[in-house]
Amino acid sequence: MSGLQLLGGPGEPLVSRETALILGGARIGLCPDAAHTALGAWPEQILPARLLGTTAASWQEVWQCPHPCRAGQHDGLVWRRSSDILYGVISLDEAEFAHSELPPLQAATESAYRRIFALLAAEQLPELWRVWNYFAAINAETHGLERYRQFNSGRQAAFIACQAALSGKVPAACALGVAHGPLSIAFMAGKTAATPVENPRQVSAYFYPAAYGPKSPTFSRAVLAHPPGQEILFISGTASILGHQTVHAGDVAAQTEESLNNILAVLAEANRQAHSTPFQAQELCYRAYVRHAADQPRVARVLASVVGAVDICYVEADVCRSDLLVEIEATGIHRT
Ligand code: 3EB
Repeated sequence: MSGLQLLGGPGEPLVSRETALILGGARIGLCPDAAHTALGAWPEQILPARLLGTTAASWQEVWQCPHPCRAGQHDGLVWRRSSDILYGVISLDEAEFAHSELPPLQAATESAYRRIFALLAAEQLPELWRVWNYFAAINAETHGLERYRQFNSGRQAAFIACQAALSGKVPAACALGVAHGPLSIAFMAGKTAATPVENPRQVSAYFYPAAYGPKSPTFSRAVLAHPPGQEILFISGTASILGHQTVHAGDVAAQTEESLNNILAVLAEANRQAHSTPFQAQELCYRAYVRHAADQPRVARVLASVVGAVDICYVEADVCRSDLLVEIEATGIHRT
């Protein structure tokens, strides 16, 4: 009996699958049909961003479970769970927070994370493993603060309010800017705590100095999560950062190499703590976010030379520091 599986690729939506077995997923692309999710379908994070390096208009990713899922919808959240794993998506329109005394993105972010923690408590699956965060204009400054930093303030406030740890046991994550659309947050959670993994080449993001914003980002470099009989490695969005500083500003090939060196370092750390056989770079599923579409071939050349001919999803997106040109994340699943 196989456990949770991550399926994905470019092209047509997976309409013919046994939809009861789909926990949730994501659809990436600028095609018009990605703008809505069919009623009754699984929770699907819509990422309104251009796919790069392919002629396909969209890319679909789904998490498939061995057992039928139970679905729920509450307070703007759409979710499914299968035994001890829950996947959900929340999207919030910042305009709804226009009258908050906080910057609307900060208020929306805090509200979204509070709702996520409330759902996880209610469902008794309190351990947040992995979060995917997307919103518009990530590098724009409003209310005297870059929007990514506003997002960090809202996220941290919700973690504090919900008595979640701010360091150590925090989820893997990514946070990217897309051209338009609401704040969209997808998440996976479970019953058992994930093992956090840090990168010895980088300062932990939750200990970044205040120069990067009044509140630190709340994420781990990776986590190892353990659904029954399996081990999932979630490597967070990884960029060209050494210590806490951006390196190779303006050089996308060098930034890609450095990001991969960081991924390999996180992989080695994860393998020290893994319960299964070692994870190999060549077996992971990758998503690469590229700030300038024209840079995609250069990113692909470097990536292919390190990880081989695996299917990689390239997405046009803005990275959270304006000097970062690329960010790469990866996921792998083993039996234990
Ligand atoms: C970095 O290492 C690059 O704020 O959730 C990567 C992964 C990054 C997650 C987040 C940010 C986040 O700081 C940016």
